[in-house]
Amino acid sequence: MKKTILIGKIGSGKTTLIQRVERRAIAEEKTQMVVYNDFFIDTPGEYVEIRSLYRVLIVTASDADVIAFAQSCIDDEIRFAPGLASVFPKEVIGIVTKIDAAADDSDIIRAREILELAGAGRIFEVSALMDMGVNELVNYLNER
Ligand SMILES: Nc1nc2c(ncn2[C@@H]2O[C@H](COP(=O)(O)OP(=O)(O)OP(=O)(O)O)[C@@H](O)[C@H]2O)c(=O)[nH]1
Ligand SMILES: [Mg+2]
Repeated sequence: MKKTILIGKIGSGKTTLIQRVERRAIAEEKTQMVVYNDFFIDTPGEYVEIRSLYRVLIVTASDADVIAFAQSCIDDEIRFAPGLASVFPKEVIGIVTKIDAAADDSDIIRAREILELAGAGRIFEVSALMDMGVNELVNYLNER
């Protein structure tokens, strides 16, 4: 599996998704710094919420094969700069998270639009908590 860096707001579900994919116990755990896992680089949400920390993301992303932007479908706030994907000279994918909690399809459509605005290419829809859509994402990351 190619190394993937997860980027997204505080609480967007990055760490939980990694726990699911890496078959670890699902436990709440605020990410305080960049964490290198087997297949993922986990980043604190602050790194995308605070523009002056973008450069940390850009440097850290050089260790990854794929950049993944995570957007929760139950959060309508946009913290990705428009076209952010273009600063990474690599493939950028989007991950809509927490689809188990969507009130209806419009929640998921809005999250997809936020990811598209940020410049993400292929977009996946997952629930780490309910293990929905995770296999599809993993298969894709294994394919490459
Ligand atoms: N309903 C639902 N909640 C989820 C899901 N994934 C994560 N959460 C919850 O969302 C909260 C934040 O999840 P985290 O995985 O810690 O979020 P994060 O993106 O790593 O946050 P930072 O480390 O602060 O950047 C936790 O309370 C999780 O239980 C999901 O698939 N569905
Ligand atoms: Mg985290």
